[in-house]
Amino acid sequence: MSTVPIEELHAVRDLALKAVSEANADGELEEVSRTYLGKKGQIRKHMRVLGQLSPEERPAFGKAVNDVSTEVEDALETRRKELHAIRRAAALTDPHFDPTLPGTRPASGTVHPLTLVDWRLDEIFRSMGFYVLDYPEIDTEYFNFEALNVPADHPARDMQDTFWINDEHLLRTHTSAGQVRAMKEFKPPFKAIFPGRVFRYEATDASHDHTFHQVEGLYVDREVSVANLIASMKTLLSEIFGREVEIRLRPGYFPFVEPGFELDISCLVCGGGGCSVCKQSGWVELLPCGLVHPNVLRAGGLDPTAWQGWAFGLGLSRLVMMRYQIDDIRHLLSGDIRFLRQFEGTGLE
Ligand code: FA5
Repeated sequence: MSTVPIEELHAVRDLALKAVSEANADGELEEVSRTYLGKKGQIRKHMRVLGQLSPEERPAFGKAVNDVSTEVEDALETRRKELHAIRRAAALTDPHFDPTLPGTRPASGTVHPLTLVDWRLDEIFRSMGFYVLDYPEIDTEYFNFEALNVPADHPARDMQDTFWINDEHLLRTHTSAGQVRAMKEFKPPFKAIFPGRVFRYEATDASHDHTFHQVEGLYVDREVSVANLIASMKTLLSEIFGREVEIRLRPGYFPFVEPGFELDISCLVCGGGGCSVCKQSGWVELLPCGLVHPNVLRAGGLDPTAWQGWAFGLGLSRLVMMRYQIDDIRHLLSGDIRFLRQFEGTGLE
């Protein structure tokens, strides 16, 4: 008498096919699949019988087990499709289903307002012949202070409270840290902007954050003028705002420029009437600037009797606040998605 359990295998197959045809949900089909085709399933376990068969019997029985597995798999797939079609037909005839309703919109990201304005600035300055450069956020004391005519123990270091990493390295407190890097990198004459994130160890309020963005501008040539500097900054502002905005220029002190200026913009959050952003003054400090100090040119390897330069350090975060009338700088880097959604579809032409 043959030891080949072929009848038993066929009986299991019949049970499996019956269970498939009676399943009325995907979950039930999964269960049938596990029971019969799983590793320890009813069909698979017949494979283990192979070892007890004679070498002549083995191939035919092995094939029979495979055929049954395929037959049950096919039946499962057919039933899955049937159930899907049944569900779909039921949904379409459901009187509550309205195929004219709009579908769910896929979630889409938005460009951060800082990025929008930064892109536009890049465009404006590129069109005026400026390079757009990128310098490190972690820099050395030398480039951030020393090379900018701010030696150790100079009181001007207190103007920018610093996050120190070690005795030599710091988180740059301003994008001016790139000035001497640029002078060493490019042969004059050249014009460049370098936008980026800067860091200061200071208390925050509506117009001050510990992490914010600036855009440095630097122009080195045989002869440069304050008139050209101011004209470039006016172009920048009218391009960003799409109109003339009210500005005022006053003397400003920075050890790396001489003479130095502060360019303020009439506060666009309150219209100049006074608010927490402008500290009730009606004006926002936005664009300090000046002619590059001879010591800085020297640090950049340039002879100050042969070369001149102008530089500005635009408060990009504040410019963005003015552009979009944002009443607290801390919204910008809060990561609050509700804040960012307000800029969906916004562009700067
Ligand atoms: C500087 O950082 C100089 N490096 C600017 C400069 C560059 C002067 C080149 C001359 C030549 P100041 O610390 O004022 O300067 O910062 C420049 C601008 O950054 C400010 O006008 C303001 O708009 C913005 N700013 C300064 N501190 C903060 C802060 N904590 N949060 C947000 N914006 C700030």
